[in-house]
Amino acid sequence: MTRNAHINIALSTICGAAALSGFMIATSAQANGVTAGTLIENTAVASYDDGAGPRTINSNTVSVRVDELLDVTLTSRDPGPVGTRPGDAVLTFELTNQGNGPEAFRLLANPAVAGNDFDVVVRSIAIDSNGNGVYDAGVDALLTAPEATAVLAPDSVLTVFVLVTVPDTATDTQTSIVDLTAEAATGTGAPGTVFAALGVDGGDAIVGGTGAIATARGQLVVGVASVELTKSVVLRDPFGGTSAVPGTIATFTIVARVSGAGTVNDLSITDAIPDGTTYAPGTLALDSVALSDAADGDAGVASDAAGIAVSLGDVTAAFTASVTFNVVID
Ligand SMILES: [Ca+2]
Ligand SMILES: [Ca+2]
Ligand SMILES: [Ca+2]
Repeated sequence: MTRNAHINIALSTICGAAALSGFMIATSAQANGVTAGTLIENTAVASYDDGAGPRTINSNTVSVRVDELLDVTLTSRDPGPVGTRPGDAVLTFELTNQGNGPEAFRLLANPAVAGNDFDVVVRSIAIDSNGNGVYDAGVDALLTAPEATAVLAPDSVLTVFVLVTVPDTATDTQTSIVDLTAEAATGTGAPGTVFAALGVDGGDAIVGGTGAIATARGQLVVGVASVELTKSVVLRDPFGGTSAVPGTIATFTIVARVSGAGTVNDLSITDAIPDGTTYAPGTLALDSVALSDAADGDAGVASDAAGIAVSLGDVTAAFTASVTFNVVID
């Protein structure tokens, strides 16, 4: 080689610099990283002039197959504690395959969390089959034990529902936490743990920075509304006094109070006309607003034979309503 020869060395790679750096950061979650099984190949080139003209030579090619990282994240999708009554409730979670290979994840729900006011019963774990983010009974698939997701592609996101039953003993304002854990089906462990030949294309599967396991908690808060009725009567006799004599007008007032938290459905107030009295037509009122006696568009209906009824519908605590009507003593 002559004294004036000059040498330039260039690197080329089929994967590019960004992909190569992604491959080298082996301990962080690999969302969007190089897909497991990818071959990263590298050949060096030397070009020079030996006095007889420019020449180029290549090195041998070094080939590296990217191993599979196992990583997962899990978060609660509920905006806050889920309000519920005793009975069925749903907690919503989001699972992401943060690894760089296809992987299934085992799911385990734990309702017995320290500090709970009560523990729920976990009925099922379900997958958001129609992808609308809401649990749809009969549409979204229920997993059978041992619960696990299907094999998820790298970076894919899955909505998971935990279906629970709140016990009848739960009372207003009590809370309960349910922990959901997702773990890679291939295995979990300290970051860097190797599962030889269990990755893509027979490569290794290596536990990533998440440990290939994630836990998220959902919370329930009980809202139990209770209804209280109070009835009172005011008498006005024909002589301007308050005696109960024939011809006395009795004005009944029924106050309904809904307290606690949550909603009561189809709240209805009924009262029979007492024996020895006659309903005074046109006197039924709700919160001092007259209601017609007929069964029509308003909330009330009244007759001497059937008594009075006022339908308040679904009512959310705290709520108060006052129903009044008159009867005349026979
Ligand atoms: Ca895998
Ligand atoms: Ca759904
Ligand atoms: Ca009416």
